[in-house]
Amino acid sequence: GELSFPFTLPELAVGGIYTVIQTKAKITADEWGENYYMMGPYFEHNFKTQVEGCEPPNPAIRKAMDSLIHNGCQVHFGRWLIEGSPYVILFDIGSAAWNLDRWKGDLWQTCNIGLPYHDREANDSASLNVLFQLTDHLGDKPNVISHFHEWQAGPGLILSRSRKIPMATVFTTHATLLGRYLCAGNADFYNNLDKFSIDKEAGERQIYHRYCLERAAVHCAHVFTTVSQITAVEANHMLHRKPDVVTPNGLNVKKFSAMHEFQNLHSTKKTRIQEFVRGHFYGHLDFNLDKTLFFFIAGRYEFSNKGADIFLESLSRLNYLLRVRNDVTVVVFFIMPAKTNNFNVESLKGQAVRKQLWDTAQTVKEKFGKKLYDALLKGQIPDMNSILDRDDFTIMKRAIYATQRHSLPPVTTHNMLDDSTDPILSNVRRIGLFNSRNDRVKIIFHPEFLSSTSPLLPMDYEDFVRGCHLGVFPSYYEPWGYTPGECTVMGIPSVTTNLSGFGCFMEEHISDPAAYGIYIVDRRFRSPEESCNQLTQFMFSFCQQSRRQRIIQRNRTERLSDLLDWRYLGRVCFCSTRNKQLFDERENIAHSGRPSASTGWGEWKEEREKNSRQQKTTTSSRNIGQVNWILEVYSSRPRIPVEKYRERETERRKHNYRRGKTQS
Ligand code: G6P
Ligand code: 1S3
Repeated sequence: GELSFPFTLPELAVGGIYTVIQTKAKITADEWGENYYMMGPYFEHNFKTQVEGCEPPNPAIRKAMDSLIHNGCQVHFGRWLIEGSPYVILFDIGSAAWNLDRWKGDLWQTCNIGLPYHDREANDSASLNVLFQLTDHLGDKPNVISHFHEWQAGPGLILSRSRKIPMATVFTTHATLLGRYLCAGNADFYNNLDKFSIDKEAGERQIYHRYCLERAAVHCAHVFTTVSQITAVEANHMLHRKPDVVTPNGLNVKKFSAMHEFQNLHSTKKTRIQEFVRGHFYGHLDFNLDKTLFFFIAGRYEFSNKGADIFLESLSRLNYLLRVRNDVTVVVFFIMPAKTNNFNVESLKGQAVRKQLWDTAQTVKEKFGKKLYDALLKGQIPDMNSILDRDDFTIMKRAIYATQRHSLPPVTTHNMLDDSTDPILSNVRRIGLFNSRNDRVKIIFHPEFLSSTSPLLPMDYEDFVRGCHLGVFPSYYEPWGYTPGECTVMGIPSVTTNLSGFGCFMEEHISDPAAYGIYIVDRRFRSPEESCNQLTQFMFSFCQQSRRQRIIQRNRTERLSDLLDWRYLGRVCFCSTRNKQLFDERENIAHSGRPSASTGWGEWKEEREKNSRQQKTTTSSRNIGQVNWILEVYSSRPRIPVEKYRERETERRKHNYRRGKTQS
């Protein structure tokens, strides 16, 4: 009775999709209210710091949880303290470890996928499937839609389908396992998509079982989605199913009431970066900070996938161009976490020296100011030659001597554990960008994510981005790519590529992206050499802009943020339509088809085809109802322009407001 349709929309967040799940929470909770539950693994520290534990509002959930607890699994419930405060149901994987062999056995029985004991992540993912049994305990035939993300959530989906748990399932992949591996291995991926022998490639990389989980989940799901068109094509080849829907990633955009506010923020955050640069380059500060631009690349450290390789090559070319034809200096930050042994002494010393110079300047300024004030009180203009005494000169000279250094400003801020083999450092050595005086491009590799509590560069990522001039993300493998999107909503121009989901999305929606501060490097139809030249040109022409032009460009960039807002992307999908027949087929596969890992997937396919021919009528009507509903949500919404959407939204809110008023 009280379980309304649709009842839950659990989501399982694993890995690098944290931003998607976290930013989407608000709009989803707005839409589904108390019927929306996120699900995932329990980590004590995170629970204590980010979740407010509480009782489930719905007695059916309490009962279902109790039933799991009764079976020896520890399940926790609360509100996640982020925007939208969604409910979370978190499962303590360790508490069910004793049952692991059973889940692994089930997986083997269901689809012949065997998980090796040494793959901890795969084993954890097998245990995590317990969460999805929750719905089995809900009773009263609730309407449930479960949304699974990434292969780690795969066992949950596969086992719930094989157990015929009555829920509609959506599986979203944010990348394919094989695509990521093949690209990182320098394969000419996009020109050979249809030529890879995928089972063999997965086997050779020792990820066969993971790939099988991913593929089985994809094929068992009622609705399969991914985050960009380019990954849809990839998935079709690497997983042999075309996504039914492409759901581009959005962000929670916060608008300022006045345009100049984000510009002011850029200015204040830039000042803080300048301070850091003053310290880092002490003794070598012979470049004009007012004519210095800050570029950066950030993300997980996948050297070639994230395009750090062509970025470095282009920087060496930019260095040459700037030395010949320009007076601009570019300081480039690489924010990519690697194994380190804390900050290095030279970098810490730089900040200490800067602080000392600052203190000296303050001391002298105070004395100078006092003498000047006294003189003015007496109606005199002080003699400037004698206003500073010998002591003042001594402390100033001592401070200046302290700034002498015998080494160049360091390229990296930390002691690297793999210094000699690290790909960024090796390439810096190859191109010779060592921060010498005549280099116009300076490099700072910060191999740790930023934090406002850092003793070196105390800024969080958002503030840092705001203070920079250009984000450079020339990725080769990037299913979506949040980094340039985050720049855009903060009004900071960025470089992306036509191999990234974001780049393609922008290319499709804006007629002249570069004018709006979105530079798209062509990495699809050009050789790496040509892409490097194009990237160099983008950066060089950016350096030639005047301050005024940069300000105007930032305003234009910021105007694109509506396009990336979940308020827009959460509702309107740019997608292909699928028909009910396909879902009938899907229903049959998961209930009677058995993918076989040992013999590849041909057998399953044959069986699947046979099943779909024979068993058109075995589907449960409730599931079809849900599936149709998902279809409607995802595919029937027309693609509407942002302005129109905003108009409609405003109308809807006004209406709700009025209704609320009359009711109260
Ligand atoms: C913002 C501020 C301006 C400042 C400018 C610097 O627009 O509102 O006061 O002059 O940033 O821009 P730049 O691109 O040189 O960092
Ligand atoms: C993936 O994370 P990644 O950096 O490993 O998922 C992200 C969210 O969908 C996506 O933006 C990114 O391109 C993928 O690669």
